[in-house]
Amino acid sequence: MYVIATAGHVDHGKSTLVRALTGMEPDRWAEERRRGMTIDLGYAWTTLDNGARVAFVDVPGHRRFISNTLAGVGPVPAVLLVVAADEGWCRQTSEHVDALDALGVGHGVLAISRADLGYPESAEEEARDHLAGTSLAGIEAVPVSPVAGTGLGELRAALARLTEALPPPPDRPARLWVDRAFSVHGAGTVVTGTLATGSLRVGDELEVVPSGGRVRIRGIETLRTPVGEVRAVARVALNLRAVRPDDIARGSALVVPDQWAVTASMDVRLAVRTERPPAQALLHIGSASVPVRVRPLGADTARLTLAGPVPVRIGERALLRDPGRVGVAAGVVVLDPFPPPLGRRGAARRRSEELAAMTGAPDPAAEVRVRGAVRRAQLVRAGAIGGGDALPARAVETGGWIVDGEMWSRWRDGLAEAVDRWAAAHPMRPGLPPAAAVRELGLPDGALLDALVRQEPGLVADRDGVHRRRMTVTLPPGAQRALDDLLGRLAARPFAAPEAGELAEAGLTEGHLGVAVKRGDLVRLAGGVYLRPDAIDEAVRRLSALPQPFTASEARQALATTRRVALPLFEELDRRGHTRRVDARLRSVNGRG
Ligand SMILES: Nc1nc2c(ncn2[C@@H]2O[C@H](COP(=O)(O)OP(=O)(O)OP(=O)(O)O)[C@@H](O)[C@H]2O)c(=O)[nH]1
Ligand SMILES: [Mg+2]
Repeated sequence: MYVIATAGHVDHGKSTLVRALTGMEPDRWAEERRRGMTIDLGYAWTTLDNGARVAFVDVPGHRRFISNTLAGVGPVPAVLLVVAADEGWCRQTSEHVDALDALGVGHGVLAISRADLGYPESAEEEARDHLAGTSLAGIEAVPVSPVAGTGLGELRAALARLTEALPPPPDRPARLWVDRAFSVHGAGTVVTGTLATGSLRVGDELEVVPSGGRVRIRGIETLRTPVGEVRAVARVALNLRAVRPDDIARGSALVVPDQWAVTASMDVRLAVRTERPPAQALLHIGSASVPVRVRPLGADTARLTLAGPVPVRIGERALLRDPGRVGVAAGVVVLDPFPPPLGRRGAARRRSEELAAMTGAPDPAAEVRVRGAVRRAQLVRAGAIGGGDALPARAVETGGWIVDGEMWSRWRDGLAEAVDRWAAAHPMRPGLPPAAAVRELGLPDGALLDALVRQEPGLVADRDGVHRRRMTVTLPPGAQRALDDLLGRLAARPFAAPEAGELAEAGLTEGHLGVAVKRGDLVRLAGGVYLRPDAIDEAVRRLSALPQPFTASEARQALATTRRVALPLFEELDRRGHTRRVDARLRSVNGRG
């Protein structure tokens, strides 16, 4: 199927032509027929002599309904441009052609309508002059008068040639731009629209933009015929589950999930038609029109911030309009549907330099280079990389991320440096905390830290953080001396554990003692009792020499220690399975007595 939109000044005969070509009534509303004027979009279809089925989207010419006009033209790849022979090229003719040009519509037929009334040759010549330099320059022109019954055969032949010259739609996943949504008694919600790319099948799940959520296709009709599958380009009606018409009104889109950049912010190139685009504008894309804030970035590029999300891909065309005017303010080409925030000083200038180099053509290597690191899924959504495309040279792919080779080695070097710097500054806690590493390197995802560490044979990440494989925990010199003293005293009297006050006086803090325990210089028993690790074996040896079982006071004597040390030590020995309680008074060494 081929879908063709009409365009042209009010009253130039668009609907009359569609009626004559299809035998169907494009003006669906009583008010339209009463006023002899199209207000909303109309739909009609026919089969041409070459067998091509053509669906028309008939648009209003009156400037008051420009939003409807653009919603009709937006998703359609070809146009039937109508200029009345008696009035010639008019204001809305220009405005519509500006819009088509901005959208890059390059295929169409020029109908010089009402040929019975005026001077078709001069109207045609005038139109050709106006079209020169636009995307529609040189299209075939046919004088026609449905009223006099002349030229319709020639017009049908020209349309047949148009269908043969039309390239296939871009190879992209399905996106249906919705232009109507209503409830049908007993069937639920039905939406109609132009399927501009991809194909749809009954049972498919689709993402609804902008309202969010997923819907499943219950049934498909195309030109009032039920089908199981439909391919772009086509007019389709979908019967949907689980969505209300209000949530999927004109301007909504249905897209294959995870395959489109659904975004409310984008950087674009502007083909400016007015002096400068307004700061507040309407973005027309597909059947949608969305309020946007325009922030110029450089000579011909800008950041658009949309009132709601739209599904786009890199290279997509759209147009900006001043809400107070009919004419096109600027045509836009999407350069980046996932633009970086412009928070830091100088970010806007740097960004405009980056944008100047972008073409709107998908280029995975450039995407990765400019972004440094990007999720593969995001490149797929932006249309910058196909599922099977090779990675750019030297890029590293890990955990769903693609990282530029240069950035990766910068991160690796930066990590090694940060680890060493941290270890030098925190000799007692030499492991760099992961959160600090992520912050310091500016990693967009903590999972990338694990990947970086895995790549560095000399580094490990564990409970202590990221550190060199052989981690040396060092104490400040004063604390080390105090610890050495203490260890010396404990070597002579293993169970004479120092009191808290003594430790403090010696300058040994909890932190220092923690390091000593971690290094294995000391063991810590309940109640802040510190002993040398070999004191445990010494205790077992001495208690084994006692007659079994023994009392607590016999044990204290054997160890030459006090209750303060003995009680936690007994608990520790029990815990380690060296001793056990016999009754409330007695203990014995396991394996003895
Ligand atoms: N004499 C003559 N009148 C025509 C011809 N085609 C259309 N008309 C008349 O022109 C008027 C406008 O025709 P429409 O087809 O409604 O024009 P339109 O372009 O669809 O108008 P809008 O949708 O409102 O922009 C009607 O009164 C038609 O009868 C023609 O070939 N010859
Ligand atoms: Mg009309």
